[in-house]
Amino acid sequence: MARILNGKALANEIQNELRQNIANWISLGHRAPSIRCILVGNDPASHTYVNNKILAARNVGIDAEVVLHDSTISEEQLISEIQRLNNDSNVDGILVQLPIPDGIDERKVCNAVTPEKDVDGFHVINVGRLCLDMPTIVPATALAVIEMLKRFNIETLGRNAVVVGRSKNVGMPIAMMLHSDKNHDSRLGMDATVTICHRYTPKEKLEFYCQNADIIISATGVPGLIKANMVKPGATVIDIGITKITDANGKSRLVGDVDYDEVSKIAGAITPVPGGVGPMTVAMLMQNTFQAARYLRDKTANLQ
Ligand code: BQF
Repeated sequence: MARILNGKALANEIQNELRQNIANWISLGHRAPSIRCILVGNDPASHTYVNNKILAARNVGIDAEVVLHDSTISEEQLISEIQRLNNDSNVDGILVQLPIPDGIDERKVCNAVTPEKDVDGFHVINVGRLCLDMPTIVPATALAVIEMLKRFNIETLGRNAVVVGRSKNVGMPIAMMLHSDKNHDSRLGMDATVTICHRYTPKEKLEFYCQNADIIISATGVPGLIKANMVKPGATVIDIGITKITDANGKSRLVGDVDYDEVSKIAGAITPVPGGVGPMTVAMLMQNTFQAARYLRDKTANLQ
């Protein structure tokens, strides 16, 4: 049976480390780091996610508030709200919970957040910096996956990694980081051989690439996509999918992209859903917020 990579437990550890580091920082005379989560509309999943983030923030000593807006808000109003937070020196981190309603340009909204407060790492400048291996704010899900591979001692150098799903916020940054070069200036250096599969990858090709992978990372939202026959014995399987289904007993529950019961008999290591990448994503967002707070403070200190 595969080793279960317990993201929930690791996220708790990271939150404990962060709480200590933030307490030390505050004891040096700084105010608490702060984050504002802009939430538009009443999508239940989005409300759950924002709630998870607020609870995690307060747990580690980050000041956190939701900025709630009706789904009828215009793009201009939303952007001016972001600008208000950009200019608020008591705010270190700003995120806009995605997805936002149709009719509002998500790219414009992501680019409206000042890059220094962009704790989601979705601003075009931060994406560009990530692609160039420059210091930046890394999207929390990608950071979660990388941190799990590191802390669970999963070797990546020279290994075959398949990323299933090419979304700009999840699949792309993960694939980008997995092939980062140790010999480059950057501190990262995962040095994997990376294949990106997506909806136009023929099924038999998806199977072929997955069967040759030492690490499979799936982020599609297609339950049961990754089956046991696609997994090389001993491979590491990271499941980022999160889909609410109604099971045979009429009960609703969360499932990932991976056929967990069967794949866990073949894989060497596997992340569960829930309790895998999800809690780690929230923990890494807190790390990003603390990073933004320190960066903003050092910058103002240098100006004085
Ligand atoms: C868990 C997200 C899709 C689209 C937008 C803990 C979260 C999820 C699961 C969470 C996610 C998914 C978030 C668990 C934030 C991860 O126990 O397994 C936490 O809060 N997430 C998001 O903000 O936006 C999304 C998935």
